[in-house]
Amino acid sequence: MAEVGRIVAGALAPHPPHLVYADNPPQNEPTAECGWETLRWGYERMRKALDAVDYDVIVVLSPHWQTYVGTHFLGVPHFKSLSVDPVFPNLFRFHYDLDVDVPLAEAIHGEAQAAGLVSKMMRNPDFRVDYGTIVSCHLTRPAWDKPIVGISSCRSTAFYSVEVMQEQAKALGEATRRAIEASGRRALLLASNSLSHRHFTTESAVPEDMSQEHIMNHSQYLWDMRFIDLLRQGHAQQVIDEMPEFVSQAISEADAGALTWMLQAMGVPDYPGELFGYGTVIGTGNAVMSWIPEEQGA
Ligand code: 2X7
Ligand code: FE2
Repeated sequence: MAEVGRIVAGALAPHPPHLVYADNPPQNEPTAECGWETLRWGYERMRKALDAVDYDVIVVLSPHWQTYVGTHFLGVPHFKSLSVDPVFPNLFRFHYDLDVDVPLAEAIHGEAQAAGLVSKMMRNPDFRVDYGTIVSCHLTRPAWDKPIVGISSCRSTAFYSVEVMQEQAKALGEATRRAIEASGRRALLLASNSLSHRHFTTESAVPEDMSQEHIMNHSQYLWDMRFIDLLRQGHAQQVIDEMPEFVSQAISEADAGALTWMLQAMGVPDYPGELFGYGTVIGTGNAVMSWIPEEQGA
């Protein structure tokens, strides 16, 4: 009998391309002197924590793969190309080379459809994978030695409301868990998003000049601290319940559904998430956090 699959860890893994730029990996063309260390050191600590977890696949939902007719899944076994950030081509021109766990993607797609969600497999071999997916995966697992499942963000916030988007994200989370359990895979889930998301509209002469980096405004900071506190106390259900207000007040990138999807897929953890770092990137608030059920006896 096939082994029962599990979500062995989940992470809040924000994707500002600035973090890859400042890390200077060989895949990225531009180079930096330094920058955004609290977040980069946070990712470094999260990588060490995740080293203790055995997983087969990374499942990531990205706000920068935006689909307007339902949720789409990467459905080609291998992608190799250049990803250029449309807003920051000076910081992110990344040569990626990645594998996709297509059978698992198809299984989640099937569960999503069975749950009444509109969803589709993306079979175009020339498709350019979005930078949100790439940055979160790279910073979590720079070796690129695990296949991924890439999930788009259906923009129901734009078409309907934050509430509709969040309800669909919950249903997608449940579908994701069912498919992973049936697949026998041990999966790491990544919610690829910033918290508060109002950002500067101009760039300093030296992008990594940290004397220019700060939160956009105090109310955003208060929202970020509230959500981080709740997550660190194991109040994920309250985070999900307050999500519509957070999204509208802090213009949060959690509007894409990634955080709700991940928390719901993990059964809405009532144990603390571990915070590895918080920092701002062009005024947005970003937290690097993980949830490892086995460590909590969950
Ligand atoms: O996509 C992003 C982001 N979410 C936050 C900050 C900076 C750039 O890009
Ligand atoms: Fe983003």
